[in-house]
Amino acid sequence: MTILVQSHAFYRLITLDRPERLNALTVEMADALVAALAEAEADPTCRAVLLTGAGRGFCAGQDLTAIAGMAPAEIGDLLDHYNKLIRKLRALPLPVVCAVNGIAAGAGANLALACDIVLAARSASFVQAFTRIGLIPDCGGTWCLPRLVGPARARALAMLAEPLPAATAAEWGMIWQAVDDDRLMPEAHALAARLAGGATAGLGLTKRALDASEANEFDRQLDLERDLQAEAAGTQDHAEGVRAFLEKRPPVFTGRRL
Ligand code: LHQ
Repeated sequence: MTILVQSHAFYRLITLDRPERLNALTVEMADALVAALAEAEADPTCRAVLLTGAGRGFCAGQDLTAIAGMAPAEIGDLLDHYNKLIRKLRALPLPVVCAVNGIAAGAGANLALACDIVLAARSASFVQAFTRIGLIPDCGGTWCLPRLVGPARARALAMLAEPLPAATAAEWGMIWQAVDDDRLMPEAHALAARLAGGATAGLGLTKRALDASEANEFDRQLDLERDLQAEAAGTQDHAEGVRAFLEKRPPVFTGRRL
């Protein structure tokens, strides 16, 4: 087993579980993550996902022992597995919180950045380690980084492969927040529980709209907002949200996806 999945009230905690190798990724692990996300999506009681790593690291990227001597074409095949994981995370109609508990390197850094809300322990850092071994940032890094931190910082991060401390990552807008180490998991659980108790169908649609905005022109995005808003307006949670507001009470959301 390379990952652990635990069910909490309305969300699932997925833990990368190869601590002796700083949770370095393998194909088996990527496939297991895709399956775990698909199971979370298929479970109507699951309304959010929390991803973290076991031990002192979050994820050291590709397991280098597994690719030593591999033919270039095989590397491409390997990346098809990882791309499937990154696509699954982005397309998941549920909010995904990532709790970066320690170093996030290479594909591990970009796995974290593919999640919706990233919290990191103050002692954690992010390193685009790829160029240290003659590779390029993958798992969406060349797409995410310039959008998150701007082109100048993205280039330096990718080319220098220097570790970026969690606090600076938060300051630069690469992640949501850096928190004290002992507060990371309590805060990450609280955030996942909060999202899982929210109008989660609407959150899934919000995620879709934000992702689509990266490619859309303004006019097209306005049309998409209109269409997705009509979908959101058809949810029970929208009706409940309005009712609760008018009745001056907290809403009770079900997260029902239509
Ligand atoms: C590891 C790894 C590791 C195996 C630590 N593999 N064992 C590329 C190709 C193809 C397809 C898919 O995608 C990719 C994308 C990539 O991700 S390429 C980038 C791969 N990652 C790296 O280059 C990072 C390599 N690791 C490191 O630079 C360091 O380990 C970091 C900076 C992450 C942490 O340093 P330390 O805190 O000093 O820990 P450590 O180096 O002592 O590591 C602890 C153990 O984990 C150690 O094993 P050992 O038996 O000596 O205790 C490491 O060998 C092992 N480990 N990363 N990626």
